[in-house]
Amino acid sequence: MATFQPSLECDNISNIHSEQTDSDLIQKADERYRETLPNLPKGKGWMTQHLVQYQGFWVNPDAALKNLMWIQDHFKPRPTDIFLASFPKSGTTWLKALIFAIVNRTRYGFADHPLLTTGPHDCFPFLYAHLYEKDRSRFDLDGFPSPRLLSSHIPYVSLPNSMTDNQSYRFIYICRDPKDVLVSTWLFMNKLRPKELAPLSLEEAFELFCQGISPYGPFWDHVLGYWRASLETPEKILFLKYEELKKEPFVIVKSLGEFLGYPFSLEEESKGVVEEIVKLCSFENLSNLEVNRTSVQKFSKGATVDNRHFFREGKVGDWKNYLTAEMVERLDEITYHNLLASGLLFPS
Ligand code: PAP
Repeated sequence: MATFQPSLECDNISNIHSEQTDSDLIQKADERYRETLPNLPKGKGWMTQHLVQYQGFWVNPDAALKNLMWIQDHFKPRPTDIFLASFPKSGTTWLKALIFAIVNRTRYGFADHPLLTTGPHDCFPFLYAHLYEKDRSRFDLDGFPSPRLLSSHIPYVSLPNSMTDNQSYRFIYICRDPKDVLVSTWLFMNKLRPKELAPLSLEEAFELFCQGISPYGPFWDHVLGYWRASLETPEKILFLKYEELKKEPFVIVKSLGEFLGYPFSLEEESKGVVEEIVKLCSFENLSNLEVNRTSVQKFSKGATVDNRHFFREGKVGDWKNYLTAEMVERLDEITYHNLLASGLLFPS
């Protein structure tokens, strides 16, 4: 079985940008960023002091906005790309592990699988602008093997046409009950909030979330963007719910295989390959692995997050331990009104 070395597994696709072109691109991207930033509305931040509203959604004004603009202007998708899109804290880590295991199942054995020693976010990276990175090899999208597995929290409306027009790319979108998303986001972001900023109280986080002011919020607009697109092009966008994945992981793993062009054969099914993948990627398994308990995940622009923060409870309905009856009523009402006409329901 093959050995997994994330930064070395390249396609021999040479980097299309020369150093000179890179610096021109950086300069151009920086100019657009500097011109745009002062004109954007500001809101209170969760992990940073402020968020800014760009194309209707709230983002971190530094790395997230710069990356987003670079992707809009310069990202070149490949026809074989597989994109995982999500609102933060909706099940990204879990789905990264599942998709990676499905797509690479003939390359690696389950006894020495890369996911046993490499965090899901390293196996399935975020769509970053490598131009801004010191360690370019880790973020060099042009050097990634095909099919590239790339994830992002970018709202559908902000994706460049190059990503939405072509019918060959596949998108998987995962969403989750906003009550669990709120609690998971609040706990996660308070852990990463700089010490200089006072912790965000649950009441404050709740109010901001209801107003749509949270990273990549409003939650409902984010979900609806991908929901509508999935109705228009179901062959291109598979829309999943965390709660359904919890309830029927085997069914969903099989349909993911089908959708991505990696269907499970009858022989694989009878050998229990689907069950092995579900077990490998389960919360119980991943959260107890050394790599996910002790290692640090490197993100864009030198940011690091302890891997363990991506594994908290992994349950449906943990909001019951945090939200008051009034909060639940208000959030459910907002969700109901926002999604009423769409046919999308939480929970299913
Ligand atoms: P991200 O947007 O920062 O990448 P994301 O992975 O989407 O985060 O969400 C993290 C949530 O998924 C956590 O939920 P919780 O806070 O309610 O517990 C995390 O525990 C949960 N999670 C991570 N891995 C799994 C898994 N294998 N199975 C189920 N849930 C998981």
